[in-house]
Amino acid sequence: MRAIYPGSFDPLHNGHLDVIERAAKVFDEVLVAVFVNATKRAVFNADERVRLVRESTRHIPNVRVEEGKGLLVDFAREKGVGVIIRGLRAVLDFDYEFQFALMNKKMAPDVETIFMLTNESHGYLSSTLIKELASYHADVSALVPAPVNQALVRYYQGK
Ligand code: COD
Repeated sequence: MRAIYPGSFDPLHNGHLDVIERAAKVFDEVLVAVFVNATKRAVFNADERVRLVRESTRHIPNVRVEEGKGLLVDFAREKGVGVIIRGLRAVLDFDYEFQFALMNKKMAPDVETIFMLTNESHGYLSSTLIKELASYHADVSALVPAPVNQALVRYYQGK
């Protein structure tokens, strides 16, 4: 069975990577889809985010990475994928994820959403906080894959 793991991944961090690694053990193939989330202002453009996710997941043979286009459920169907994976941190994520999953179910009853709980050591990670730390030139190398760390250092250099 194949699954899609959609997100903004601006940028990918170790919490995302942990979900991808665990999902890849459960599903035959995991398609990581990098979407432009219209409600978030991105630091990295879609091509850069796709490149960073690809480089960071090179060690997992059954993971594919693509830019997602349009509605998630349409994209999933177009790719022949019937399962959406979402990660859950604390209660904070729940309201949004609950609404998101129910709306997707309404749009596409044949597509299931499955939640994976964060690994307890990654529960505090968010792309927003990582960008904030990096903007102050803090060392975030323990929180993100190496290619992402390099991209953050480069982006905030001289800013
Ligand atoms: N540990 C585990 N999981 C985590 C962690 C962590 N530390 N941090 C984040 N996650 C999970 C998130 O909960 C989410 O499930 C996933 O990782 C990706 O997170 P983000 O923040 O990179 O991605 P989002 O939430 O911005 O992605 C939203 C989409 C881009 C998927 C969404 O906007 C979308 O589907 N857009 C396409 C248009 C569409 O279909 N819209 C209608 C929706 S009803």
